[in-house]
Amino acid sequence: MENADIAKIFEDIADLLEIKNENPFRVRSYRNAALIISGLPESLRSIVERNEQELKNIPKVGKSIHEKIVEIIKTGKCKFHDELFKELPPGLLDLLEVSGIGPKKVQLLYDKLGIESVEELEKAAKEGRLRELPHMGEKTEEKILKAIQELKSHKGRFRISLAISYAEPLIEYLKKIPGVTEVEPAGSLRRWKDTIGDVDILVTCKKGASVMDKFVKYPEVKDVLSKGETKSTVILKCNLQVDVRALEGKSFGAALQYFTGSKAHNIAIRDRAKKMGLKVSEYGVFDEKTDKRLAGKTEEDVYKAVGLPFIPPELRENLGEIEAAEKGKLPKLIEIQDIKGDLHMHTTESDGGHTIEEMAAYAMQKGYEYIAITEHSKALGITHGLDEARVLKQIDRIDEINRRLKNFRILKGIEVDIKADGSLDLDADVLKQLDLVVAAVHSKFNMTAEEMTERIESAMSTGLVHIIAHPTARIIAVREPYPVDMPKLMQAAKKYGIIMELNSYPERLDLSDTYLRLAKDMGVMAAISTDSHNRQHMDFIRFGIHTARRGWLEKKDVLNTRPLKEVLRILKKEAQH
Ligand code: DGT
Ligand code: CA
Ligand code: CA
Repeated sequence: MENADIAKIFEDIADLLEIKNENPFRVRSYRNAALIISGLPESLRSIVERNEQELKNIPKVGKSIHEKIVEIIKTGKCKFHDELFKELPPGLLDLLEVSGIGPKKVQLLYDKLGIESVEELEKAAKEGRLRELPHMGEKTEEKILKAIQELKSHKGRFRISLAISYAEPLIEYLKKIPGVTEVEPAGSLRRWKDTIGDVDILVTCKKGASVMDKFVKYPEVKDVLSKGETKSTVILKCNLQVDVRALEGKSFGAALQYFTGSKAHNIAIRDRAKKMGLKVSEYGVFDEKTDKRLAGKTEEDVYKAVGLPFIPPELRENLGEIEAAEKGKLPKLIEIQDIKGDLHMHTTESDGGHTIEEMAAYAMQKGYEYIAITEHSKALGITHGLDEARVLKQIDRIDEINRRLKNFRILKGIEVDIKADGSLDLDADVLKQLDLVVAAVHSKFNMTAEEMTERIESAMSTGLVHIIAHPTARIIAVREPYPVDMPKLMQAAKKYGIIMELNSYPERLDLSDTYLRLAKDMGVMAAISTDSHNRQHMDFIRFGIHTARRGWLEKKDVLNTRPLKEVLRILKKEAQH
């Protein structure tokens, strides 16, 4: 049982309780536990094996959840979960994955129409039976059918953070096999796509066969789909597929280049090579006439042989990177060391797990110069969001803490809710007293693109907002982005000097790579933030950085690569519109 599996059990419990219409705070406590557990740096199993009592150090995870964690680790099961599950048809949870369907609707669909699965929902929508239900019409049926289509296209893909959490221990296991020299992930994982179809791993070793024997015996393997000397494919217990290829060191670079993809990038590289009288394969670069091997040991050699500089994996999508490389115009992509601070996080004052001081201490340990504390505002009651009076109190508290800190600054911020009419959830004169106003949409996602664009634009135009957080509100593989006219929004951002957030929470990665590139092209600055709800979440920054790299972002395109002084200058200037 890895942390991700345990988190999934608590997420299921939260969903089931919600379908049963249980106390929302109870639901929330399971959801919080799931979030926190999936962000823990250490496996719960090793914590429990060392000393159960240490579970108490995990913030916001109460006694009853502690007991369930221990139960799950010791027995592989959770009785409470199993009982809830037995009370309701198992397909009901899948219904929640359909965008726009919440627990209340699931209840309704089940009670009134006996719908228990996505297939049954699809059938009912096609037959026009949903319009019999209150608040549902032909339009809802269309929307649901579209959402089911979207769900099917995600099906079987894993969020990158989840895929990594399963791939990393496997990579460690492979590295320990005698005779293995190198183990490298390839495919979409190395390109840091936001979702992963299957994990591809390359292994160099002395003798292929013994590696494969050990690989298929990895304890997490559920099924072996194929096993050969150079290639094997398995399905892990978590249903993730893994391809392992074993090869000799001398063709490692060529194989890494080939299996990193993307397919579109590889095809374009091969076409280019052909025009040069060359042939590129997973074994190397060859002269087409003489069959002489010209490169293969390293990826740099492979690109050099086709007349190009090294192209970072995140760019390999055939979206202009080969042309840019040819002209010597590849971007100098942002790196994790460029980040000087984090501008979106929550503390125990709203729905976070650590105090302001604890968050600051962790950030200092990471070598940051600054953070911004940005609690939710009062409209988000369930998160214990701040009203005006509490904001003013927090300003004083942070001032007081800052006086004690050296070479580090806590910015006074807020994540203020953008209400349906585009107004902000807190008074202007309070917002003006803050260093940083981050604004975000958290409700009423079902507007048209025009309405949503207008709503956000109107928040941008108040002159009070610095950053728009998670600008599409997508939850990867769960909730589609709300409809919004992004080019128009970027234009408005440019006009009002607004910075757009790249939220590094692995479930969000919002803005996405494509939208980041649009922002860059339109001259809009980004802020890469983590939206941390406990201090370890600050490490999510790596997901943001790699997504930013997929969006071609450079150090200069990102606000929080700047030193504190410059950030303050930019925030003031931008706010004066
Ligand atoms: P995924 O698994 O759907 O997230 O995406 P990838 O990119 O990991 O795709 P996958 O696992 O099918 O293949 C891994 C890499 O192997 C891919 O990025 C490029 C290479 N590859 C696979 N099939 C082909 C092919 O038919 N032609 C070429 N040129 N490359 C291929
Ligand atoms: Ca793959
Ligand atoms: Ca594959």
